[in-house]
Amino acid sequence: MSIRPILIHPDPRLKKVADAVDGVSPELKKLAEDMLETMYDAPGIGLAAPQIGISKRLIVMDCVKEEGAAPQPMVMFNPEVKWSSEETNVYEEGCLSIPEQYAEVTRPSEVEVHWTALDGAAQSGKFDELWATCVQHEVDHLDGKLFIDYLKPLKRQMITRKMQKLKRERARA
Ligand code: K2U
Ligand code: ZN
Repeated sequence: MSIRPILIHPDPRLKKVADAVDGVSPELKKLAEDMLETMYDAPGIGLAAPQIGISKRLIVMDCVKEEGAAPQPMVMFNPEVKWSSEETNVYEEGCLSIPEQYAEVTRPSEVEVHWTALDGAAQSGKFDELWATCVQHEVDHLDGKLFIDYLKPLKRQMITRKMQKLKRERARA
């Protein structure tokens, strides 16, 4: 297993529409493992393959927040949101590719998702609460969309400028 570097916005690789996965190969299983390790190390509750520079439709999640509760890692190949509720939720989102920046995003409060699991089986499930927010945030990553794309242009520009400064500082370090 290995922890992979997470791309920081702005980066063209974060804006690409990722390619569908065709079959669950041993390499893809290893990639999913590395993504879970990278996510827990960050720490985060979700991670999409484009965030580590791999343009494939693969996300991992574990939104269990209760201290001491058993982790609930999820691996989803080719996830698709098939249904969304009319009702919406507002959540203060962050992103591992946009560190230390948070903003309120409104999304459907419940979604139904279809995906291919690690064993290659077709799966579907309904998600609400933080899981619903997270899976929509991750599927957006597969379509090159970031949570800041839902913000007003000025706010988005401010955050982008902060990230450009952060990347300049990291490059000098
Ligand atoms: O995709 C990512 O960048 C990981 C995201 C997933 C996420 C963002 C917002 C809301 C739910 C999930 C996070 O950075 S993981 C860290 C985190 C955890 C809870 C709330 C906000 C951010
Ligand atoms: Zn993110």
